[in-house]
Amino acid sequence: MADMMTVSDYAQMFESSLPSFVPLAEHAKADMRDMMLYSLESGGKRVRPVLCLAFCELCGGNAENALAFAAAVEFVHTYSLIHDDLPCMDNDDYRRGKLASHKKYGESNALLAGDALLTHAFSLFAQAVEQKKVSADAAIKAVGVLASCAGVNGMIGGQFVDLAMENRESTIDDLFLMDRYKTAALIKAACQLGCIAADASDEMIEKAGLFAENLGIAFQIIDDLLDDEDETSSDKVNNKATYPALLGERQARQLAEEYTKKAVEALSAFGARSSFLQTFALQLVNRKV
Ligand code: GRG
Repeated sequence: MADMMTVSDYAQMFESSLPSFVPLAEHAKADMRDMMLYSLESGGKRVRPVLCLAFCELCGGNAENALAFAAAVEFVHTYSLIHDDLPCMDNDDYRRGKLASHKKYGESNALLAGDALLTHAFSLFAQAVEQKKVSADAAIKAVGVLASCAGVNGMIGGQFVDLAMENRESTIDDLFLMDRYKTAALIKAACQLGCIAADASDEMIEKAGLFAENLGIAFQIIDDLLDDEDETSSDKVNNKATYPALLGERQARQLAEEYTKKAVEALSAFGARSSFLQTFALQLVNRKV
């Protein structure tokens, strides 16, 4: 029934299942579950889980079976935001209008909350196999994809490139390179994990990756544009190169539209059933938050 689902249906489905994926802290001294939930449930848009669930259904699977994979990606995303806000990184006191994790729990605890999310993300694959949601083969494939998209040749690599670019003149190609890793890689993991949960063919997994690589760049351009409207943005304070800073607002928006178009084109391999994802991609380029 993929065609009947809306973004908020998928997001709601994810939201209701989320607490079940967060572990209890057995020692319960400082409640780590609360710390993890604080950042997991502080108003994220759930873009990655929605993509994961929608790709699962697009490939003929049952979205319920992809919930653990969607949670794993959202855990990694959430850890990255907690660490990104730390004083040694972007030094942001607020995230989504609420106190950043380190402002609420202290810097060392925020570091641990991020570590706990990252570590637990990978135990969710084993859990999904134990609960017979996916096959062991699918889980192994998914672990490989997420680890690679989150690591040296994925998000962490992108963050490293980002830091290396600070206080240097950057070109638009530098931004493309950085964002392919920093932002698009995790979006790619979300899309491909959805396909893997549905036992999709390698060809479909590849096409989902192509969609995500383009959507990810469009997503970051819009993120930069929205950030540009915010005078207190850490990008401004840290004097970072962004698409609007290099191209101007109008051209940056045009570029985001071009990348969205390329993403939508990659969906043609999936036929008419991809209309949900086509619409979602267009909504993301027009988003206001
Ligand atoms: C390991 C110390 C340490 C730091 C790592 C990996 C990392 C820091 C940061 C990741 C890079 C990062 C924050 C990329 C930005 C990607 C991006 C546009 C995030 C915002 O995504 P949304 O809009 O967020 O989906 P919401 O709030 O909706 O969940």
